Amino acid sequence: MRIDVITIFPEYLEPLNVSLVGKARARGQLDVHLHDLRSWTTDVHRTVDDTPYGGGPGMVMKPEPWGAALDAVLAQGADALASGEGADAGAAAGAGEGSGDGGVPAGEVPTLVVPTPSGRPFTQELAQELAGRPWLAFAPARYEGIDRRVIEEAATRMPVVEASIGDYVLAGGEVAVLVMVEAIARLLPGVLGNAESHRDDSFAPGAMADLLEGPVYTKPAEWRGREVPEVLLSGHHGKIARWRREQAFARTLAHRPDLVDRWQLGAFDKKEREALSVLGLRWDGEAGRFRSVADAVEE
Ligand code: JF8
Repeated sequence: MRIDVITIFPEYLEPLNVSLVGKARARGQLDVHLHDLRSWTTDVHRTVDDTPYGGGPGMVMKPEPWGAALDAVLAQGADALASGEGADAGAAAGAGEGSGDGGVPAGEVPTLVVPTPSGRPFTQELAQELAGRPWLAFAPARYEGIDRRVIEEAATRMPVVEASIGDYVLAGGEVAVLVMVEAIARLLPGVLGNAESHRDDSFAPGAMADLLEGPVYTKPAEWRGREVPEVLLSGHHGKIARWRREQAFARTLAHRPDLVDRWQLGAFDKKEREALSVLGLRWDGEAGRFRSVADAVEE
């Protein structure tokens, strides 16, 4: 996969050199190109912002530098293709998974990802969808955001996804790019080792979706007077699996009751329904969801 990032703070993206994403790049599984937006300004002050039409607080990012930057990134990706350029040396050695060399197929355009608090939620599902694309371009803004016409014009030339990493307000989109790139990179073929595979991810689609993970423990078996739950030392794999699932139920109920609302009765066997009952959760056939005994009392 190829990733381009256009930003006024390329140094903010330094973490992409480290850890999982850094290793994926070194192995040639990910081809990241950082671009300084100011290199597409034409004035002596390298201006990227101006006052908002209609008034109001703050500044808005000017369209011209973004337009020129996106033109250049599109052309560069096409050039990289024409010259058969891969990620870099070492790509061949690391490319055990096939299409992991960062090359962009002919006629390809990037999917433009624009972080914004008003975007669609960046979920595991969206991470999966984006991980399936060969080329992503990220446009993290600063100030009050980018002139709307940039997004509209870009959408006539490439798919555009405006996405938000959560319901809080950041000072700019760079950290959101770090979050999104890490979530996407770990889904690429060969990036995660077996030891850290994603089969049990809380939000992975499939059997274990909508369930938070429970607590984990390692050696020593006693630490500062605190013991690891006995069942985990029992070697009884059936009991361990059931205990972990019950811990996951309790954790999900405590921290994410909205996920409990998505649970369906058929997903739980008799013993699990009993465990849910102990947590105060009863199936409400009328409502088609689990309800807390405590909530029922309120009504
Ligand atoms: C920004 C540009 C964001 N979940 C989120 N909270 N805040 C942002 C965000 C993104 C871009 C800019 N301020 C100026 C905040 C995302 N994604």
